[in-house]
Amino acid sequence: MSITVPAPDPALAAGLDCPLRVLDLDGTRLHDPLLDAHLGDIDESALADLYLDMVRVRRLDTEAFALTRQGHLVLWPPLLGQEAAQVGAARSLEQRDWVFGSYREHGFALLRGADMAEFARIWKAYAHGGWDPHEINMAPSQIIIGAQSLHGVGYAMAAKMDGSDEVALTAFGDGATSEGDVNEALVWASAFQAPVVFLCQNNQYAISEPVAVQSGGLPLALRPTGFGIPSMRVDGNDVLAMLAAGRIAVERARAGGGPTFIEAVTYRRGPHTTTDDPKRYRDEAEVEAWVAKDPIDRVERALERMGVDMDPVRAEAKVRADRLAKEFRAAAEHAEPPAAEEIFDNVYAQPSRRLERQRAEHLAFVASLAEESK
Ligand SMILES: Cc1ncc(C[n+]2csc(CCOP(=O)(O)OP(=O)(O)O)c2C)c(N)n1
Ligand SMILES: [Mg+2]
Repeated sequence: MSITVPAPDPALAAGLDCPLRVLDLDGTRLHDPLLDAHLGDIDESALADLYLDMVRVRRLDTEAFALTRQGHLVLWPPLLGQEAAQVGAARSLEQRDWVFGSYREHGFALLRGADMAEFARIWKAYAHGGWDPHEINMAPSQIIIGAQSLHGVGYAMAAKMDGSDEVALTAFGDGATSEGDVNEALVWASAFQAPVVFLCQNNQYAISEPVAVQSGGLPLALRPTGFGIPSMRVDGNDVLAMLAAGRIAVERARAGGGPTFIEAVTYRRGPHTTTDDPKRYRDEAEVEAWVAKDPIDRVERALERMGVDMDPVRAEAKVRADRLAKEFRAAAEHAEPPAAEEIFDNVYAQPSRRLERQRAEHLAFVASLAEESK
């Protein structure tokens, strides 16, 4: 038997030399033949909507960070700097599509419509999953690095078998690409041409580990090409480039064209979580260089260049962000802890005898404590 080895497809990876970008740092609209074809409908008002989304996402993030410092939440993994990567990709999906993300996907959660009270309970350690995944078509936050890529591919394979045209997007970090799970997910997605979008937010660090250590200095967007998966390396701080790349990937998946990998080149400006001190492993100058590439400022400049009067847009953004922050703060401050025995409720769909026994033992133990303190 002879095996035909296909010639390498030059279209398999785009943006390897320089990440794809359509909004320059000063807001100038650049032209990219690949991305432009998917941005025909983006006028001033559509761009302003993306701006409003990003401002709300940032406000949720900064409010939650402050709430953690004030003792109302117990932990927060900030996304400061990654707003465009999440908003652009989230807005390329339909609501019937599914998202499988990590613990840093607050932008996706907000835009998919997660209940903010439930969301606050997660980060107060009062709830395991928080929102109802089936209400917003987004799986609970995943802490096991990369595991959600397998869940996303599994969902996509099932959707294909069911003859549905739903697409699954799985979001993970640069560090996750070193995990077996992500590599296995790439194999399965390629072998079964699953309708899945792999979104790698390369925020330059896996906790304190810089990406170059894990990538050998090569673009992460090269990796999926070894699995036969087309790939795009995109400026992750350019919301329009992210929207266009997302649309390309989603349309390909929906039309039966299989998986696509997007590397969003971005930067985590905050600490890994509120328990991390990034000053121990990186220079302030590096952070400052990325502040100059701020995804929200860039869109403000673009709108100004288009002749939009930004005063009312900024005012509207403030109203919406304030409303969200107030709602989230109230939820975080007033969340009530669950009864301790609720921990047994959601382990399995059906209760088991062993779990029932553990619950009874636990309740007896709690009752004995009350007895002792009398
Ligand atoms: C399987 C597994 N290994 C290790 C960890 C500990 N851990 C938590 S976050 C993290 C770094 C992840 O980095 P990256 O994938 O780049 O995502 P980011 O946090 O930057 O968004 C690690 C190693 C974990 N949660 N799961
Ligand atoms: Mg990372």
